[in-house]
Amino acid sequence: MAETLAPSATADTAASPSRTVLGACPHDCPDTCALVTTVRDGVAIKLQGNPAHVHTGGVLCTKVSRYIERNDHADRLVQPMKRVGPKGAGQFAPVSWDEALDDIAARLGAIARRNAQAVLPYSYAGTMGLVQGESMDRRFFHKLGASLLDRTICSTAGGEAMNYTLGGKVGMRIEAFAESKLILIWGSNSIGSNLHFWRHAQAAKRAGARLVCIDPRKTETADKCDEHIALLPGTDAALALALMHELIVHDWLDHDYIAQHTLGWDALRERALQWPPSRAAAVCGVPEAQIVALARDYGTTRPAAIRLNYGMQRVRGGGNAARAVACLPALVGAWRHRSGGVLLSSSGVFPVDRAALQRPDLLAGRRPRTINMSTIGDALLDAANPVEAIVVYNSNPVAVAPESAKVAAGFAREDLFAVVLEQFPTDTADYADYLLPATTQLEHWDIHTSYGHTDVLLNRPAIAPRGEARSNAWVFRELARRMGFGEPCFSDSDETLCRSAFAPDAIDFAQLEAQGFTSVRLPEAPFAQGDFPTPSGKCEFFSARLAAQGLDGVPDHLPNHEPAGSSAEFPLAMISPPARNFLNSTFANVTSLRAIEGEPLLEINAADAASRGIENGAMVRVFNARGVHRCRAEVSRRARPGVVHGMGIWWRKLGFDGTNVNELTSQRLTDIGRGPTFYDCLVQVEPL
Ligand SMILES: Nc1nc2c(c(=O)[nH]1)N[C@H]1C(S)=C(S)[C@@H](COP(=O)(O)OP(=O)(O)OC[C@H]3O[C@@H](n4cnc5c(=O)[nH]c(N)nc54)[C@H](O)[C@@H]3O)O[C@H]1N2
Ligand SMILES: Nc1nc2c(c(=O)[nH]1)N[C@H]1C(S)=C(S)[C@@H](COP(=O)(O)OP(=O)(O)OC[C@H]3O[C@@H](n4cnc5c(=O)[nH]c(N)nc54)[C@H](O)[C@@H]3O)O[C@H]1N2
Ligand code: SF4
Ligand SMILES: [Mo]
Repeated sequence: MAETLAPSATADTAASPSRTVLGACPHDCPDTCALVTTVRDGVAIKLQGNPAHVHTGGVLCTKVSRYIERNDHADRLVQPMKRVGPKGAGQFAPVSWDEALDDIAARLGAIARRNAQAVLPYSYAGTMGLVQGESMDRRFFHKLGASLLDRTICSTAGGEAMNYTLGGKVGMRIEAFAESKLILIWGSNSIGSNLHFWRHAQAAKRAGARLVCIDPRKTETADKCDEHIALLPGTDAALALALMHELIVHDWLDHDYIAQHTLGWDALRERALQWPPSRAAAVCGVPEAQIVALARDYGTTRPAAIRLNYGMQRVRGGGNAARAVACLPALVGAWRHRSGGVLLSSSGVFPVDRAALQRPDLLAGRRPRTINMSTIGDALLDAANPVEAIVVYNSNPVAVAPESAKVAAGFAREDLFAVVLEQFPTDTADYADYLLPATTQLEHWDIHTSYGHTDVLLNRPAIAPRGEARSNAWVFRELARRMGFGEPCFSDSDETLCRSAFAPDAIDFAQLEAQGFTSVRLPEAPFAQGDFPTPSGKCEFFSARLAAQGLDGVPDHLPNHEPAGSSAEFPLAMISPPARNFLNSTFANVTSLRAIEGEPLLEINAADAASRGIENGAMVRVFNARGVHRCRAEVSRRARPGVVHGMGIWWRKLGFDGTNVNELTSQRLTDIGRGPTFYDCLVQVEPL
């Protein structure tokens, strides 16, 4: 035990010369930047983007350029702690690692002997690292036979839509956007959340490309595009179908590409012809002429590219909408050119050996139940199928999961044993029975893929862990030992886990070690000759796999669960997009970044504010049948009439009344992918 508690051997013991350590940004961001940390006397003194990595280009976002401030924050958790106050009060006393781990192993073991499925691991992408996010933890819970977690909270509606349509999370290469002549930025605030893509979009613009932003909010990105289409939330499929309608009636189609490389054209054609621009204009709440003009641009500009992002799939019909958009490039043959097509996520191109990392074989034929993380509130309050223990890491569900009053009530259950691995005292940490201090990216090993570009990155520890912080993999290794799990895989070190993430020869590991990153070998224009990784090898306008589930095989517009304008009581549609200086709820506690964001804000259009007597800067009450949230109103040109923006995601305890926007969001799910519907939410607003 004593040796494993010693600071890692990577600590700098030399006196003064500084050295640099190559790493990777761990955050849930498509850009996966390459980092260079300068270390002197064991202290991280500078963190920069790696100029040698083309996708990073030496530039980091504001958030991560403050990573050392976050790492060295006075509130970092530095020792294991045990609850001493009421559930949720965040009152703890320090304990030794041995005491904490012995007790946790004993309690999880006792539950597992009766009913292993009563144990639930809850994790997401606090770090995107394959080692600290999906290796030893998965092995541990597989061996235990714990409930499986359906990791839906972000991207499954759109991700599965891409699977059904294109055959995977695949598409254009991000750098190819720089040579596009028309770019639709669809459901994404690139400047805020995909900064390194925005560089390519700007390069394209300088070379004469036209940029169109499709987003209910007039974002910083919309400000800088040639055109902004401010559609109502959850109406993207109607817009996409109307574009198809125009492509058909003006014959801006690539008949040859459609005939050779697509499936279900007749059915899609029939569906699209039901969506003249006038009909879509009424549904989307935008001028008909804007739709007609966009269709002309898309039908007549080569090459045309679509940067689709997850902002448009957090509504009931999010899966169908992503499918509709993903059909567009095949209609005009955009895929023939490397700078034409669509990209939602590139994560499907990486040959990760997940079986080696996660070892699902340790389930040994058992088939535990699966719990959807997006409905964790209901799951924790379900007395018929109880969750008796929850182990949370890489996530802050009390702040980020929908309908948070129920999530908080679930975590407050006296009979729930909660273990939280965290770097900081988050809203979720407050509910822990044991709160275990986690290392940061500067302190542990990891290996990363990306969902924006197509490189693999290695992260070496730059400094020793602060205090007694330990990596997630270390904690699960130690728990496995205490539970008597004898398989040799439970002894793999974090560095060994890095090396087992890819099969030998799948990537150039020597290059990865030498320069910190290596590219996956890929074709320039992936679908120029068809060859989609679908069952048919074609772009599937019609999906037999969806039809087999009793769903519509052809994409259509599905109105929101809570359509704008459908309720007199709650007349405003609320979306809750990310704040630029937070990453989900991460960084909300970093003083310098919170200073930029100020306070929890609701952006509201001047007309909607005036009719309610709300002045700019006034405190307001935002509410619906699920809850009430107090915040400050900003009368803003960014908001269109009928739509308000509750900027996310604050820690509840840093808000005005101990709530955040998720007090208002619902646990209803998407059409495809069982995803959350954060942006499908009606509210009313009144001055306080
Ligand atoms: N700074 C920052 N960067 C981030 C994040 C963050 O929290 N902060 N989050 C990261 C994460 S987890 C993710 S998943 C990625 C992906 O990022 P996304 O989840 O796509 O987030 P954004 O790019 O901000 O795009 C959301 C945009 O979608 C718009 N939107 C909302 N509803 C609709 C709709 O119905 N239709 C359309 N067309 N647009 C809609 C919002 O107004 C917002 O501008 O970003 C990552 N990057
Ligand atoms: N209303 C609303 N809600 C949303 C969204 C929205 O747009 N609107 N966005 C949704 C989306 S897209 C997502 S992806 C989810 C994200 O939800 P989460 O995945 O829960 O993301 P974060 O809030 O960033 O919390 C991640 C936590 O992991 C911790 N962490 C980081 N690295 C490590 C580590 O190595 N070890 C351990 N033990 N902990 C670590 C961080 O300190 C942080 O507290 O939120 C969703 N919720
Ligand atoms: S959050 Fe995104 S843009 Fe910022 S450093 Fe990390 S990967 Fe790069
Ligand atoms: Mo996300």
